[in-house]
Amino acid sequence: MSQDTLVSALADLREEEALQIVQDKLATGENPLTILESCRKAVGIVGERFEKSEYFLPDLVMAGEILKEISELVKPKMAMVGEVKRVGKVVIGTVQGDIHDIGKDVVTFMLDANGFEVYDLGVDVPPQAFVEKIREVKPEVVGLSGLLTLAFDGMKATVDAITAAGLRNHVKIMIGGSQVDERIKEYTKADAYGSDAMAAVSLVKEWIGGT
Ligand code: B12
Repeated sequence: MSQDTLVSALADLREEEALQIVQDKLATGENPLTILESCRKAVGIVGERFEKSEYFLPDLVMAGEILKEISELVKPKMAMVGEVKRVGKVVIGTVQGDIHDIGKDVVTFMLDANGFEVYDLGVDVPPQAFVEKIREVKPEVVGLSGLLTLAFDGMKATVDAITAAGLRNHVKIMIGGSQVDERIKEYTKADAYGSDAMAAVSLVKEWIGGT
């Protein structure tokens, strides 16, 4: 019941109310993962409203900002729940040409909370920046996020650049984003795609272990 109030406050972009609900939930010891699940539902509703032209770009930006504020509130509690021996490294970013980062941030957040050391390169990341970061931190896994159709080429270019740099055998590559599927995995030559943040965590655990 109370979970619904967070979903609707966030979906309706009532910022102060949403933040207050989150603070109240955290104060009463609610599991941070339940709060994140409400956020995921709410952002889904925001996306549907945008597609039906009930919301416009500034509304999406607003939703993104509220979500980030909620993340800041929730994150310290996640650290308390599962502190943390780091069991492997993941380099992640939204590929070149694409600036969507809400989903990537959720994935980053969940990987971090599950004990992985995550290097987030941000958005609109050129292939070469992935290559340089891989050389620097030697991750086991690379995550490429992208929501635009255009991003599929950015993902492919990134995988190609990693291959050209001689690093392809050193990393597993996972891709994700609302329109990514098995076909896009084949096209980009990634190792796997994940449909949500928990799928990302499962893939990384499968590849490098972890609790
Ligand atoms: C919010 C949003 C925006 C916000 C982004 C804010 C931000 N900071 O990210 C703003 C307003 C900036 C925006 C801009 C644009 N957007 Co937009 N946007 C959306 C919207 C409504 C929701 C996306 C979202 O955040 N979803 C919620 C998150 C939690 O879900 P998610 O991203 O899918 O992530 C989950 C999974 O996919 C997965 N995942 C994500 N990344 C990864 C990575 C890995 C490795 C793994 C394993 C899993 C994984 O896990 C996540 C958590 O569960 C979508 C609609 C949609 N249905 O996707 C359109 C959408 C993606 N946008 C679209 C468009 C066209 C644009 C613009 C070009 C609009 C414009 N004319 O300017 C620009 C893009 C500019 C650019 N160069 O990138 C189109 C894309 C169409 C297409 N075929 O390419 C969509 C589909 C809307 C539509 N139906 O038209 N947008």
